[in-house]
Amino acid sequence: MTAPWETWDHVVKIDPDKTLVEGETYEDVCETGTDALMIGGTTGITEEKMERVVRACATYDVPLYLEPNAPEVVVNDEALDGYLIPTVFNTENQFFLVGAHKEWARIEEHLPWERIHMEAYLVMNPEASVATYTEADCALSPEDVAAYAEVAERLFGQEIIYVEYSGTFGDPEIVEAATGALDDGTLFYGGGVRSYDAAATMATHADVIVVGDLVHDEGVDAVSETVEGARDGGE
Ligand code: 1GP
Repeated sequence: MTAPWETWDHVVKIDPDKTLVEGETYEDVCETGTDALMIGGTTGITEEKMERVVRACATYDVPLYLEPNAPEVVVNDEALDGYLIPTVFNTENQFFLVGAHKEWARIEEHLPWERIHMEAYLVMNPEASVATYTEADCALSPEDVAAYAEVAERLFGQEIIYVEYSGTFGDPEIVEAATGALDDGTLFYGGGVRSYDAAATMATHADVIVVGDLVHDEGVDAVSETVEGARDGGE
């Protein structure tokens, strides 16, 4: 069976702690042509903020995934297509590798396992709050990244490997190294994609381009251009 993300080129990540550009709605975001919405952020996230965005997006025809940063902000809503759960491979703090996941299973009696999927994160921008929060070791060579990607797929059975440069445009050589190490795994790239060209460049290596801040800072027209770039670059 084909996993949904195997057909995606582009995802918009909505940070529930941020607002949309004035005059724009979640309907506009859904009409950018993106393949899916991920809802999640690193700081200032609460269950209420998560729920507000899920409800606002619930009626549109774009797959909706929650990407929680902590067990206590997970919302259970039928509008969700599923949960994408990060696990950080390049951290020495086991909470972000498996500890948070254990807590989730401890506090929730019945988890909807059939709708829960993991993402093997490689957090690569040391300036990003996600790097500080997860205590990530971002000083990785292309060889390190390739080895992490290979181990994530082959030993840990990860279907999604996510090279995360949140807030800055990453090194295409790093992304190329990750994709070159994968067999069937789907490579997500996120970070600093703010134009057609940036999306097209990373899409030559990554399977799925994730766009975050742009939707909050510049809005849906700019996002639509990255959708085009992700499609064209991935051909
Ligand atoms: C963040 O990878 C995403 O988790 C996207 O990053 O906000 O820099 O687009 P940007």
